[in-house]
Amino acid sequence: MKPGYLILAPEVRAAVEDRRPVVALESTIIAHGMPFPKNVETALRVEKAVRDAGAVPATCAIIAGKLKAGLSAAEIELLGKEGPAIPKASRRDLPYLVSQEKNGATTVASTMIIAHLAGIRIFATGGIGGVHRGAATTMDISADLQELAHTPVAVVSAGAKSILDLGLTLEYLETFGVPVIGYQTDEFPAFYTRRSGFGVDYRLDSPADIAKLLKTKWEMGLQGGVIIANPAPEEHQLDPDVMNRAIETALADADRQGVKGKAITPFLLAAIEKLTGGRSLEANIELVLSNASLGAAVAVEMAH
Ligand code: PSU
Ligand code: MN
Repeated sequence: MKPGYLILAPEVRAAVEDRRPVVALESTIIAHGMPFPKNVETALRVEKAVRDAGAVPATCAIIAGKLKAGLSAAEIELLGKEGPAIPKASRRDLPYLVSQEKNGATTVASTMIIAHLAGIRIFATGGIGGVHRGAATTMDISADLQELAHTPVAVVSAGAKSILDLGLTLEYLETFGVPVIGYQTDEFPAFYTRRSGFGVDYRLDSPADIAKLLKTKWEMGLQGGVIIANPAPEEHQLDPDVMNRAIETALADADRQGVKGKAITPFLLAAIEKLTGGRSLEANIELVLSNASLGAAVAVEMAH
């Protein structure tokens, strides 16, 4: 890439250059995934969790048209305060936002792009986008999945919410050659709940084994990412029946109101939070913290 588009925070640049562990973090979760001020508070706690586990956090976003890896506290505050007024930026949104010098909150897809450009291999988030229910007619498949197919960054997540069609999401990942690794689990987690009924491709029980798999994949020259699925902490997962009811209601509301395209994921997240009386938000925060710690542990192993 031509210089000038990407800005690494000094601490991130130094760590990348010295091959010390770095973990990328996304910002759609800040601007669109959680309400203010919990979103800002969580973003800062997640950075601290990465540091406590021995890595440097690099929260990614587009600020005044610059792709940024590593934000100041003021930039995180801005994303959190302006919330939904900040455009949700996936791969297709980057040329517009950058050329118009606008701000953007990066999704899994665009955070992977920035991480890769910055030389960062590990990225921790809450949940990934996927194949939506009804995709056979809507063709709504998150650009996150294509990014995982092509961009060499490992994404630590608590799986995907069952607002998506998890079976089709896993089929799509198989077709595009993205390994789905369960961390200490044989089952693909469904974000709020540790179980989904769907298996992972392979289970690995230590950050060292995960790092070994990543190194092996990329040393062989295989393109694309890896999904590291880390179930939500046991004590914070939500009751599957409560969750499934909330999801059904939220999906029906979205359908009635004609919500589509990139607005659908934030709409469903907010609706579910209301329907579970805020308990989904607490679970969401805890699982992101847990993913950040695991991401850092894998990054530490990668750096050895
Ligand atoms: N899933 C969640 N929380 C989120 C997202 C997904 O449980 O905040 C966000 C992520 O940034 C993800 C994006 O990359 O939504 C996917 O949006 P879409 O389905 O429009 O690609
Ligand atoms: Mn979509």
